[in-house]
Amino acid sequence: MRKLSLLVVIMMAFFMLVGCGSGGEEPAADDAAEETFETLVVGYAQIGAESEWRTANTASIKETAEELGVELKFSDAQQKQENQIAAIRSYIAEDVDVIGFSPVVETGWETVLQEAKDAGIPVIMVDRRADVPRELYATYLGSDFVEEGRKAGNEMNTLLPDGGKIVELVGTVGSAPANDRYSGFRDTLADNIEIIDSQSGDFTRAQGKEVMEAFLKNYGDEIVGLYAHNDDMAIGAIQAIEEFGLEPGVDIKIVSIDAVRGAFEAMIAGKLNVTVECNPLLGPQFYDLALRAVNGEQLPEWVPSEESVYYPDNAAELLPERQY
Ligand code: GZL
Repeated sequence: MRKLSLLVVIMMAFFMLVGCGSGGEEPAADDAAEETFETLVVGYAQIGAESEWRTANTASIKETAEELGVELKFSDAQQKQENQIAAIRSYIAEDVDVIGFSPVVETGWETVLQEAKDAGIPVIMVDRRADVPRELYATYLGSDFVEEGRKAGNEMNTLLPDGGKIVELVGTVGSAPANDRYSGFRDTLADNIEIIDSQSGDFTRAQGKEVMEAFLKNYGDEIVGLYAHNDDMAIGAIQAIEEFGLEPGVDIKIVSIDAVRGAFEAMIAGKLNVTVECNPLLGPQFYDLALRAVNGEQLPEWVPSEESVYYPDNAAELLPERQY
């Protein structure tokens, strides 16, 4: 009996070893093939189509996906946070590889980004930043809006060396660019320049014009300067200033941000004095970061974009080469 038991034990051990060595098991998880652009599936929750800048930003995200062979699922939230959150949830349900989004405002994102984290989907904030814990996003790709505001303040000082009263068109209330351009501008503005009114035009031409009409009704030719958080609101304000009977760029000095083609055309016409660049062409950097995140690379907290300042004197020469 003892010999039989011993034989059974030896045979069991033999089959167990053969079974383990039978090959054919899946490679260990960390041997899984790396993603490539051609296999990458991206969900992108865009803010809307509120400005020339946004149109150029969307074109960059879509055209770059096409060029790289990335499968892009894209949504336009019409500047409504609830639509962006719903889009992110739909991408989680579809189990995309990575989610990109430009948060319309800074707050209200923690719950949905936690859901993405729990689903193991990396999130990249593009253009605007959300106020969330570091562990809820892979990286933030976007401009230094405070620096853009600081540059605008310095330019206003140069345009109004003797000081005076100015008004301000603020971007979308609660958005990172509006908050930071507001504070950056005040960091550098000279003491002899007084901001007598500041209202939001929500980054659109129509609302920029509407608010400027109200400013002109209330203050008239007391106003010697306008700081607009984006070119679209500045272009709307230029129409209001002309309809009021004053000369934009002459009676009222205008400093704006974005550097879209419409701003170059306004500078060529002598109606805008300065535009501070905010680069919307973020597609190539975004997909590079997306692939690195999906393949497990730890990314820096912030990848800033390079930007410049543009003036009327060479606007006509530069306009043909402007990509947005
Ligand atoms: C800035 C971007 C802003 C632009 C506006 O990065 O979020 O939103 O300045 C756009 O033109 O609407």
